[in-house]
Amino acid sequence: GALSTPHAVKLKTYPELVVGFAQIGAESEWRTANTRSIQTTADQLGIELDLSDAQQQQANQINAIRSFIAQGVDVIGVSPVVETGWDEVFAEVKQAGIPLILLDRSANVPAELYSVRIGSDFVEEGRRACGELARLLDGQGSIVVLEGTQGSAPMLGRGAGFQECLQTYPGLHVLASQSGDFIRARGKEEMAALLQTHGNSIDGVFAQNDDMALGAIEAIEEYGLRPGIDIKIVSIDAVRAAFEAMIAGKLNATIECNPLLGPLFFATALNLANDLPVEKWIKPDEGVYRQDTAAQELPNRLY
Ligand code: GYE
Repeated sequence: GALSTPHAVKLKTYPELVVGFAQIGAESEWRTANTRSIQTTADQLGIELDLSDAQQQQANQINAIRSFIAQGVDVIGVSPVVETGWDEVFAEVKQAGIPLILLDRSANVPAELYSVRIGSDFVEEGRRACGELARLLDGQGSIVVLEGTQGSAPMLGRGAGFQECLQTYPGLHVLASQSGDFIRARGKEEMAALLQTHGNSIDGVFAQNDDMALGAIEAIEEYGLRPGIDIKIVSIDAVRAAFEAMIAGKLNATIECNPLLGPLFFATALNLANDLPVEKWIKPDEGVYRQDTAAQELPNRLY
């Protein structure tokens, strides 16, 4: 066949690949689904995967990347917990001649320091969240924002897109923003504090992920208001629990952010290992989900 002709290049196959991935941690349902997608895809394809969990610490991610370099893996992947502070270690990866994939979150580095980013358009997600809240509130009202991990690409991008879109709605304004770190319990805590301070003047919540929205729902109920009715809530990710909350009438809308990136990650890794061309930014297609279709959509959800 073609592969055995004398001048043909022998391409690597999946079972020959050794890949290191420096994951952030397990802060949310999104992250758990993302890790599962990476692990199960590697198993299915017979790829040797070294998966490290940084427990939200950038220093741990940097150490993991250095150990992947020392092992001489074929491709390195990382989801940078925050946007800055990567130049040095990424330059070391480049120096070692190992392709680098930014999976999910982006980093604020010169484009030549990584091969590809595979992940969502966070700015667009923020715009969509603002559009949904504007619709739910008829362009009129006071909003509180539950932000994700400070300095992370989704926190910055979603915040920027939300702010940008808000300019077109003079009747909407942000009362306060608090960081809940993308964690459900922290979302509840911060929402409880916001209710103590701003009480009945809150008309809407923009939670930068579903987990924090689910925490906020609990806080709002404990405060004695009806989430989804007295206070409109829009979040991002579209995990199963968000659909359940929409069906219960407690969450109003969720903007999809797809964590099932395993197949794209390894297909891209294989191309890079074989010196084949890849796009610089690979974006998954994503939608917006509301209460009216939640029950019908739930059985189709894969995370
Ligand atoms: O929205 C959040 C997770 O980086 C897009 O991280 C991801 C975000 C996701 O913790 O739930």
